[in-house]
Amino acid sequence: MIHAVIVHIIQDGKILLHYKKRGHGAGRWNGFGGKIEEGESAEECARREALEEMGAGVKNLRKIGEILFYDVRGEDWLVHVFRGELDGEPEESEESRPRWFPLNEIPYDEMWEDDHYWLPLVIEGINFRAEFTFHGEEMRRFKIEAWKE
Ligand code: S76
Repeated sequence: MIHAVIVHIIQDGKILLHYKKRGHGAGRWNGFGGKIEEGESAEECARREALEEMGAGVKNLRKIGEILFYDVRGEDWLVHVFRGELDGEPEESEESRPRWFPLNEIPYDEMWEDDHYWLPLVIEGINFRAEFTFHGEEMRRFKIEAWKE
């Protein structure tokens, strides 16, 4: 099982996504994030990945969900999902191109298919736990539990 985080930056009616130029999720708009390193907490990982991927910090981080992904290209992932706000200015890097989208213009067609099911919960501030079963890069089935705190 790979342990990872996704952090979504949401503020002022907009979400900051980035277009991954290479690596995991290349060619899609995505939240920030990546694999948790040895000795690192999920929240520390969220801060580090945001900084590495867009050169800015995050504030008001809140854990909002947990997702199990099965068999994404043969790998199983446990992903801690955070939402937060930007602390600094995002910058383009070799790996990633950040861009703000209005919350009613999220490019779901150019994102992982599962985002369509859980990102609205993150935006609404609804806690959730989800499981998505893939085969290769294709989503086969899912289940989601959600609750308001
Ligand atoms: O939002 C997502 N980000 C990823 O890196 C992978 N979904 C996803 N699904 C496999």
